Amino acid sequence: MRRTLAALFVVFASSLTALALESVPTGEYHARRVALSAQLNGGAALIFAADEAALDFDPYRQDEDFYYLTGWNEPGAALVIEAPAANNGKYREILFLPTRNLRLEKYTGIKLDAATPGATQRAGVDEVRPITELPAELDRITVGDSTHNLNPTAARLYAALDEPHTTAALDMLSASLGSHLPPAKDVRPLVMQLRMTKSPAELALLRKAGDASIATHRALFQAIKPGLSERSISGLIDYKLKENGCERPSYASIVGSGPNSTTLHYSANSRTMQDGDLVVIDAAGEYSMYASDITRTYPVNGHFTPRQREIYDIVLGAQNAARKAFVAGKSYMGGTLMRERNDPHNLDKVAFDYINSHGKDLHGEPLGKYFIHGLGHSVGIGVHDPYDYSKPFLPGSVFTIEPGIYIPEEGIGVRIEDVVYVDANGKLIDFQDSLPHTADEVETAMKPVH
Ligand SMILES: [Mn+2]
Repeated sequence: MRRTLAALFVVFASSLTALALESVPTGEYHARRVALSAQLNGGAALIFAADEAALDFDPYRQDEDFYYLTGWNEPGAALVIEAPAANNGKYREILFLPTRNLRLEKYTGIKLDAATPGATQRAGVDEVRPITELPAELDRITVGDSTHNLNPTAARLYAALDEPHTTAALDMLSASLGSHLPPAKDVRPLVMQLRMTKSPAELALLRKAGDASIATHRALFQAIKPGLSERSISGLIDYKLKENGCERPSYASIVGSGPNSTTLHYSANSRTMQDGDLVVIDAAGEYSMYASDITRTYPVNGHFTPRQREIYDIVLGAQNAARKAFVAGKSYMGGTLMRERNDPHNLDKVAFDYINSHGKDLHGEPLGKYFIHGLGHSVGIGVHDPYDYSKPFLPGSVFTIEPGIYIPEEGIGVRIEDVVYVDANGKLIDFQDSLPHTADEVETAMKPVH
């Protein structure tokens, strides 16, 4: 029987490959796991793959930390990493895979399991075992702790505690292991420390996500017209992203025209765009699990009014001020709560000050109060990638710079957002260099091509 299944797997292997995501080198996943093991205080980490979405129209998306550590894109798996101190002085890693369910595979396609020939090599993990053996392994790890009385005050088990499937799995395990299973500590902050710095291979995937998203915005320059619905633009975004190799948009596309341009996360996309409107389009794709995040603000009829252009120029000026102020190893995102902190390295404050000292609203008031969100966020596997914002940006940091001004009274909302990274020399590089930034560039790109 097993032999038959293996043969079947070989037959269908090509269809699996066709769906495969582009990956960083396999050795890089291994190096990440080893790096995580050094943060475990001599203990072990347990991370579960995301559950398969059942009876749901969303395609599967792997748990981000699990993907970061394995590149494994299938549900039902678990990863155990043991620091050398937890395993007789020897680093250990085990990928636990669910047993294949042939009935379910009729719906969800062929999967790999621990019995599949070459499973270890394909997974790139030192050991691959059936997930039915996970309780016994955890028993060994945690019982070993109390028996040998190693490091009794340090938590020995780290797990991803914020996921419903993880807490359920831990409950099940503690039910089967009884008091042997100690309360786990959260592994996510430890993985975050690794994810904060992107490798060259990750930067290459982030650039591909950016390129696909640039191609998408380029199509929008020519498509936006008065009388067209926001939703048809949102559909075009989906199409162009996927045409350019993305699995999906990296977040729900925002197409906010006229009054909707002042709603930050507007996503109903149900209005018909009118002559004279601005439309804020915050849309980008995910390429092999890596996100892009781009916003451009377009005049629906192809021409900014003088007032729209004035606000546009101030937002762009704020973005440029933040770029100019950037110093690797010093600059950070203070967020909206630290706008009072007078520090040239607080990029949020730099952008806020620029907006607040340029232009006025209809009542002669400065515009700072209309910049109502933070200046930016880290980007990686997550579009809001985990980052310790108390830390400055270093080589390998990837983040957005996205100032905005939203004046409901005037029906004017402008946001300009680019993803940038810090190169090895500490220089800020814009993934969207080739996409129009200035009002003139936007108008030129929107000119009908005959
Ligand atoms: Mn963003």
